[in-house]
Amino acid sequence: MGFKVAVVGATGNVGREMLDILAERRFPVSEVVALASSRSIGTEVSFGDKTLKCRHLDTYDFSDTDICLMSAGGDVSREWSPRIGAQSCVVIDNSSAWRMDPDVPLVVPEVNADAAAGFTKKHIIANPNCSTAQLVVTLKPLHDAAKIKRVVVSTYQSVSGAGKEGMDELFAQTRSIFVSDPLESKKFPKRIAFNLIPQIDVFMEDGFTKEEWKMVAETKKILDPKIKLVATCVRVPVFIGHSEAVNIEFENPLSPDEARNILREAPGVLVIDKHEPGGYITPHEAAGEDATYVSRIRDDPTVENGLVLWCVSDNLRKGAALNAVQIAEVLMNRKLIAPKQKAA
Ligand code: 11C
Repeated sequence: MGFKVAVVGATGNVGREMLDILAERRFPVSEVVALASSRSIGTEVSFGDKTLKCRHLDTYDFSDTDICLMSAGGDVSREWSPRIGAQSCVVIDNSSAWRMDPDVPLVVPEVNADAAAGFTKKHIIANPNCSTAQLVVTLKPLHDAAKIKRVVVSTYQSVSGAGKEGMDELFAQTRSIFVSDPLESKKFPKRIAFNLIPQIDVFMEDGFTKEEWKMVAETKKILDPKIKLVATCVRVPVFIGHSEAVNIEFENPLSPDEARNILREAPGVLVIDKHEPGGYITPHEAAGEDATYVSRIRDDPTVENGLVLWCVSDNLRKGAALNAVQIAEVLMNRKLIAPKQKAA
């Protein structure tokens, strides 16, 4: 049995990771098709030990395709996901276009895999923002144990969250500083090399940025609408891996040791928490890995029933491509979809 899978945006950072992760996890495929916009037609991308040539999204017929992993931005998704879904191909979309649609499940399999069954209305499932995915994977087991009331999170987000152009800008600015060339900032609103920027995405009327709003709205939709959350999202000069400092206030007491033990058993989480220099995980170590790493778990002495922790994850993997492939695995393992083309 194999599924026909299309990857839209196959030449981007996340599209390439989607292809790698499908191959790494041996997702059962009958065929994988790489799709892209006109400027990437013919570009070659790797799928395991094969090379795929990108085909044009505009002329591709989805009627015999089972799953479309889409990472081509909100505008492409708004136009194409309903058309693809109408051909009974399930779209797992990495953009923010559909996340808040009540007829579209927003899924992180370790947290709310059951919600995936709700894909049937539009044949679209949304992948969360990368900074939300690692946060809810960490919060879910703690919420089950002691009921979370309030979360204060500060993020340290890598430039790959802004795509290949973000990575290129950090590289080019770093080089320019070393060779005394003038600096150019196109992708980010201020210099990112040897600096950090307390703005990700656009400003909203209330003074928060859209990235901060997404963390609040998506956590409520995925985990629990009663959780109060406030975020400050910061871009840092790191290529891959988002980090978060998280203060959590619970309804019931939970000691750091209890939290550590709960998180050690939690799906998708690895606890590295030694109270010694280097006894924690940094984004450099999380890059290329699947886990959400949790470190620095300690009491928050400023509130009753409070904990503080540090979590780090590869934003291109758990924050995007891995989560999308895990959703496809949920659809398959729960028999929510079956291949359209039966094996001969
Ligand atoms: C960033 N989190 O780091 C963003 C990228 O809504 O999927 C992903 C934006 C999104 O810039």
